[in-house]
Amino acid sequence: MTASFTGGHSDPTVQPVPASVVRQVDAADTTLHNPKRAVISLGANLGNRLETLQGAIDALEDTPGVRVKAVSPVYETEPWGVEPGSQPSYFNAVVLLKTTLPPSSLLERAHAVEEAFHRVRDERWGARTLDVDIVAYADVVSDDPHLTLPHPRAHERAFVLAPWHDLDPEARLPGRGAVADLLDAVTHDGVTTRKDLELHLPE
Ligand code: A4P
Ligand code: MG
Repeated sequence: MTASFTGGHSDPTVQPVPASVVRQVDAADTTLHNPKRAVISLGANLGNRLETLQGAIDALEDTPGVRVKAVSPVYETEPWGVEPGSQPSYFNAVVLLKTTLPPSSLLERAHAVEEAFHRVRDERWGARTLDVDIVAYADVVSDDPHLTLPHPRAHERAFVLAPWHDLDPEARLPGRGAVADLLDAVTHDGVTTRKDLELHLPE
């Protein structure tokens, strides 16, 4: 009896669920299960940097349980933490998400998106096609090295703080204070807005 109730794969009356319905269910998921705000930093200094950043934004939006709510201007930035002149400049941007994924799943997805853009990890702070970092997730504070929240270096990086401030001048970095104040305290050397370039929200 149970088998005839659920149909089963051989039942000719059972039709596959159309893709459009699946998308609606995903959208409903996002709105129904108390979505949290997350701040993501994107960086690229190899390959077609603008295309890669846009591809990463679209891939994040394609994730069930993730909606991209805002996309910052593009910044061109000198590589931080390495010998000057040893790497190409970065394009950096920040995106604001609403997500029903827990932080660990969001990090897994961030790594999958990096891999889709052929990210290679051979040295720390090495040049990369794409870096997807979680800057902040709701008010979560954690010193777990696998996922430190907020991102342990976000508060000292103009290439994270400036685009985040553009999107949300009132933003606060959990445990660190107002993004506007943090931005005032850091050097802006080598961090320039590329007003001629634009990233956009996914269609
Ligand atoms: N991890 C811990 N917390 C987080 C978090 N909040 N978000 C772990 C993302 N990952 C987090 O990262 C190493 C490990 O950090 C991951 O396995 C994850 O579990 P990675 O992406 O593999 O390597 P990485 O990015 O080289 O190391 P790291 O220390 O995360 O580097 P940063 O601090 O992200 O710096 N200069 C400019 N101008 N623009 C940049 O975007 N980025 C970097 C990378 C250096 N210089 C830069 C830029
Ligand atoms: Mg990273």
